[in-house]
Amino acid sequence: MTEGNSFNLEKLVGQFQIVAEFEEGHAWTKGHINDTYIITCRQGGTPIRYILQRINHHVFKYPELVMQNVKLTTEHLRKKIGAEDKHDLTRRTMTLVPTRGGAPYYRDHDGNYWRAYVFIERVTSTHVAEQPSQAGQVGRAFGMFQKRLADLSPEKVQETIPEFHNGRLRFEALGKAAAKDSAGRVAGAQAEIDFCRQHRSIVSLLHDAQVRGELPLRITHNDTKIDNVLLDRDSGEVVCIVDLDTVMPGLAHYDFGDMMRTLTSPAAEDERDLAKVTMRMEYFEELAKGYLAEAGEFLTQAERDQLAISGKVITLILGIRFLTDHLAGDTYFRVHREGQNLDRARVQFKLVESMLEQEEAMKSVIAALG
Ligand code: GN1
Ligand code: MG
Repeated sequence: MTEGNSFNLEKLVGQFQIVAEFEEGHAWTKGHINDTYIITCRQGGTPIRYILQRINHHVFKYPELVMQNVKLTTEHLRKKIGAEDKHDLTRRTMTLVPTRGGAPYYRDHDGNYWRAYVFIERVTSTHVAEQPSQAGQVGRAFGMFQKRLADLSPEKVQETIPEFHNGRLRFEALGKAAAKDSAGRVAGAQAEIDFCRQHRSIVSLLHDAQVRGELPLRITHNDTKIDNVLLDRDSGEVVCIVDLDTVMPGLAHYDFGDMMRTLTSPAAEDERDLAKVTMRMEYFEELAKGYLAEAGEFLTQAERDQLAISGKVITLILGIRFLTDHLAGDTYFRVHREGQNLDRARVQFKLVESMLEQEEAMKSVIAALG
């Protein structure tokens, strides 16, 4: 998906329960799927900011269900986090701003779905961990996130993108895109397609274990890349976990695996110098330690036993998704330059190789943690 829409942000902001005067709004372009705007208003003479987002309804085919999940999850987390410490609650949790009619989203005349959040101030985010302790902190934060949602009954949470992490279906979609070759890009991506074929058995390891009844469904975040964690600008501490669009029933491993993908490698998701892409063991150790410090309370032994392999599964599945989108002409993930989805896919495959090389050592790390 490429950028290029322009909307009347002032009018849209007017749909929400915001009493402040609209001042300015601009696009924030880092997400791959939704359109995000940072809005500044003035309230009583003081600037106050909001996030306004248009939900991509081609990706999220049931935006009402996404918003039902988001509302449920944000309210649940607010209760849990507030019971521990009320201070700065709208900074440590995401806060939805309802529409004037009290709904969690606004649907415009063209069928677009919009939502507003309180903007969280004095934070930064990053796409790579700069030190092992950061991997530990983020691991702990997502472990806590899963723990806090553990008492939310799974039937209340909708599966907003069915089969999201079903590797077999993702692999089949790649095969179809390659056969169709609609963008004429197959010839330039043969090595990558071959890589996926060679490693195809990896993609279904977790899903199959779940179907066999070895791994329980939990409520998971499903998009635990480091970018989705806001860090305090001054202390660097984790402040808030964002992007709750894909919160749905899933395996704990989907979250742990995506953390392995984004917290252990020093390279950006679309890095062109593949020599930089590697799984750093000291980051993995801290990540595992941090995550298990919280999630260790509820994980079964079978779940623990599969943690070390989750990174290669999730990373390969995402690589397949990037490659499929590249072959289909970039219709799903937003690109900022030609070939970006292919670059993204290559990075994932390089990382899978690095994880495979270090798999035994990673298993030992997990085993040693209990
Ligand atoms: C997408 O939009 P964003 O950046 O939050 C994608 C995730 C991928 C991620 C890779 C709904 O998330 O699955 O892991 O890109 N989200 C969806 O950066 O497909
Ligand atoms: Mg997301």
